[in-house]
Amino acid sequence: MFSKRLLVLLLLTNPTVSRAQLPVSVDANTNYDLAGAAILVDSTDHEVVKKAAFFLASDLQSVTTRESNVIFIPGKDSQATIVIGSLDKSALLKKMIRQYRILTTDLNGQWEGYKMLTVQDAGQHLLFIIGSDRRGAAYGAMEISRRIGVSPWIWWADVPVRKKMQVLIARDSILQDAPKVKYRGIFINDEAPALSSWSKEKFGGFNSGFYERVFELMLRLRSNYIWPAMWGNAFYDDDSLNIKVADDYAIVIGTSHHEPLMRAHDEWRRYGKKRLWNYDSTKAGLQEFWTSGMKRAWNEKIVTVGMRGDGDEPMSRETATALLERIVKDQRSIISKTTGKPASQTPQLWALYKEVQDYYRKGMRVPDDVTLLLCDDNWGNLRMLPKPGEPTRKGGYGIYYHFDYVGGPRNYKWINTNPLPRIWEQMNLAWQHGVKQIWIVNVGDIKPMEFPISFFLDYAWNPDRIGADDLFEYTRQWAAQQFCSTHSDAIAQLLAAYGKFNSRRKPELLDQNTYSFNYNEWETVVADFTALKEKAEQIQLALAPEFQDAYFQLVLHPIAASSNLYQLYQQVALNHKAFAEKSVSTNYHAEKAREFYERDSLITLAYHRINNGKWNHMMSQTHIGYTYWQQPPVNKIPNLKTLPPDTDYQTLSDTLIQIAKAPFPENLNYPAFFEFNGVVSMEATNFSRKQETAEIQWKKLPDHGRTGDAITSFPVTAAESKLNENTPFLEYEFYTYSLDSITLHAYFSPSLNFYGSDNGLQYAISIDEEQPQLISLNKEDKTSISGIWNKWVADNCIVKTSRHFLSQPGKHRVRFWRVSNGVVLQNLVLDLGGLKPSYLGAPETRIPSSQL
Ligand code: REL
Repeated sequence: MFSKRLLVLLLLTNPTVSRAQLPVSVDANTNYDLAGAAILVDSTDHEVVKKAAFFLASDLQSVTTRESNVIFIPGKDSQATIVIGSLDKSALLKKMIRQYRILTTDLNGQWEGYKMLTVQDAGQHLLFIIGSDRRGAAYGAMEISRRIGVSPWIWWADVPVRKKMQVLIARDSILQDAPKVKYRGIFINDEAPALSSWSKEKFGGFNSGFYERVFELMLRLRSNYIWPAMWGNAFYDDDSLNIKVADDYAIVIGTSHHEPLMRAHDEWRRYGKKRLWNYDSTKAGLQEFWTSGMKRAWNEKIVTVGMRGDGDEPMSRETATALLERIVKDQRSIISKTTGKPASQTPQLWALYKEVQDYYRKGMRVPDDVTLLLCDDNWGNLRMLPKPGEPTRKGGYGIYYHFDYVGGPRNYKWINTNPLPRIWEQMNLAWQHGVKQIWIVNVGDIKPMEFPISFFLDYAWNPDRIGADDLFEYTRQWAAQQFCSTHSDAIAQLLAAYGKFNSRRKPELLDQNTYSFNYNEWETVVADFTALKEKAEQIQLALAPEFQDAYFQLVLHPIAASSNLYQLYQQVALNHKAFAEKSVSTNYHAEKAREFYERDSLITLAYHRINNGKWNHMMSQTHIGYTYWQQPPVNKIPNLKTLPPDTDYQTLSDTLIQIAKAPFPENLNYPAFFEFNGVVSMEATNFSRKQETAEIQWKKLPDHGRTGDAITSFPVTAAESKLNENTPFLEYEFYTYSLDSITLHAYFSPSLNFYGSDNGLQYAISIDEEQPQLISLNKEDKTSISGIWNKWVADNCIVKTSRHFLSQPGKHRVRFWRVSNGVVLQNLVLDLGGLKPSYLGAPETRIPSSQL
C-alpha cells in the first residue's frame, strides 16, 4: 500500500522514548528529503558499518520506493547523501570531518556513541552519522531506519514497512547518543523443540545463515552481546563461519554461565573422551580443552570463568571455595597465555548462578577486573545486589535475567509471561545499585518474546529514559512501530493485559485447581481473557492485510492461545465439580474441555501456517499436561470425569455453577473500605493517606501486580527506616461490623532478599493504635533458593499474614510502614472470619462516598 504521507524526521538532541512528541513540520525550506539518498561509506571501514549502510539503503528504498545506493566514493548523483563512518577506521569520514570542520572531540573514547548532524554544501544535503567506534556508527544508521518506520522486527516478526512519498529531515538536525549499559545481551536457550526444529528446517541448523539473521536483529535492537544456542549446539564448532559472521556484525560472543573459556558444554560431550567434568580428576584434560577454546576465539568476547558441575548441575557438596578459586586462577593463566596479554585485559565474567552465589556469600572472590554477573532466580526476581556504599569493582556488576526457563518449580518456555512493569521494577533496582556492565536475558527461542526483548534492550540502552510511568507509552509506541498509530493505544492495552494475566501463573503451572469458584474467580479470569480475545479479534478485522501476519504473531496468538487454555482448565474444573456433585452437566463439561484442548492444537497450527509456514515449529513447545517440573514429551489432555448414563443425577448443581455475578460495588474511586461477608479487601494504591519524608517517597507502579497497580518506596537505594513517628507509611481507612481477632493478609511481588541480610526485606504493619509489627518479607530466602521459594514464584506473589485485634466495630485504619527497599505491595486483605480460599485474593470492598 502506497500512502502519500510524508514522514518528517526531525532529530533532537535528547531523544526519549516519547518519539510521539517530535515536532512535525513540512516546511520545505527547513527540511529536505532523504528519499533516494546515496549512502556513502568508506570501503575499508569496519564490516559492520558497511552492513549497516546496506541495511539503511534497503530500508530507505523499501519505505520510499526510490532507489538508494551504497557508494564508496563521494558523488553528486543524488541531492541527499548519508555519510556513515567510524572514527577509528574511516579515512573518508575523517577527511570530510576536516573539510566541513565538524567537531567530534566529544566522541573520543566513547563506547558505541554516535553523532548525527546535517551539512549543506552547494545544493547538496549531507547527513553525517559518525560513530565513536564500529557499533556506534551502525547503531546510528539503524536509528535512522527505526525513525523512518522500519521495525527491528521486520524479518523476525514480518512487520511491514509503511511506504512514504518523502522522508524529510530538518536541515539543522543534530542528535547524539550512547548507551548506558555496556553489554546488552540475549541468551538463546532451551531451544528444543521449537527453535531447533525451525532452524533446522529453514537453515539446516544453528549455522552462520541462522546467526546472520539473529545478528541483524541484534544490530537493529542495539544489542551487542550473545550467549549462543547450546542445547546440543556449539557456536564455534558447528560452523566455522559463525565466528566470522559474529565479527562482521560486531557481536560480542560469550558462553553461558556454566561454560568456561569459550567452549560450549556440548563440546565436552563431543571431544572430552568420556572423561569426568571434574577439576580434581581431569585437570590436565580440562586445561587443554579450555586452552583450545581460548585459542580459537580470536573475536571480541567476554570469557566466562569459574566452573559448575557437568550439565549445569552444582559441583559436589564438598566443593571447596579454595578449589574454585584455584580453578579461576588457572583459567586466568590460560587466558593470559593464549592472548599474550595480562588476563585483566580480556573481559571476563563470573556468574553467581544458583549455588555459586552461596560460594560468594561465604567469601569466595575473583580478581577485581572480572565482572560479577549477578543472577535472578530464573523467574525474574533479582537474588543479589551490591549494597549501597560498597566499594566499586573494576569489572563492575552485571545481571543475568530470564524470560524463559527450564527447571523448577516448572519449565516456562511456551509463551510470553513477562509483563514490563515487573521487568522495569527489578532492572531499575539493578540500575540504581550501579549494575551496568552487562545485562543479559535468557530469551528462549527469541519468538514469542519479541516485545519484552525490545523493552529489555531499550531499557538497557538508557534506563534513565524510561520511568515506571512511561511503560504504557513505551508499549503504545512499540505497538505503533509494529502496526500503526491508529490502533496503537488499543494494541498496547492488549499487550499489557495479556502479559499481566499470563504472569499471574505461568501457563505450564495452570490447572483446574489454580483458581477458585469463590468470588467468581474462575468466571472472572476467563471472562477477562475472553473479552481481551474479542477485542484482539476486532482489531484484527480493522487492520490492513499487510499487518495480519505480524499481528497474529505478536498480539493475537498469545491472547487467543492463553484465553483458550483458561477456558480449557475452567471446563476441567467445572467437570470435576459437577462430577463430585453427580451433576448432569459432568459430561457436558468434559466435552467442552475436549473441544478447547483440540482448539489449542489448531491455534498452534495456525501459527505454523502464517506467511507460508515461515514460522513452522516455532510454537511446538508442550504446555499442557505437566506433572512435575520437566515437560511431558507431548501435550496431554487433563484428566476428565464422565458419568455413566444411568447415574442418579443431581440437577441442583447446575444452578450452583451459575454463581451470582460480582456482588461488590464496581469502579468506585473512594478510598474507604468496608467489611463485606467477613472480609475487607483493598488494592494497595487506594490508600487514604500517606506519610513521606524529604528522602523517601511512595511511588505507584502502574499495572504492576496480579490484579491492579502496586506501590513501593523510592529511591530504591535508601537506608533502612527506623520505626518512629516520622517513618513513611501508607494508611487505609476501613469500617467493620465486627470486633474480633483478625488476620491481615498482605500480598507482595515476590522480591527476594537481595542484600542477603539476616532479616530479609522488611515492612511493618499496624491497626489503629497498636505498636507496628515488624515483618520480614523473605528472610526464609537467606542465601539460596529453595522450599517456600517454589510457592512464591509459582504464585508470582508472597503473601504474609499478621494477627491483630479490633476492640470495637466501626472505623479503623491500617498502616503499612516502610522499612526496606524493594518491598512492592499489591493488596491488603483483612479476614474478619469470612475469607474464602482463592488465588488472587478477595476482590476489593470499597464504599461509595454517598454512603460515607
Ligand atoms: O536457564 C539457565 O540459566 C540454565 O538452566 C541454562 O543455562 C542451562 O544451563 C541449560 O540451558 C543447559 O545446560
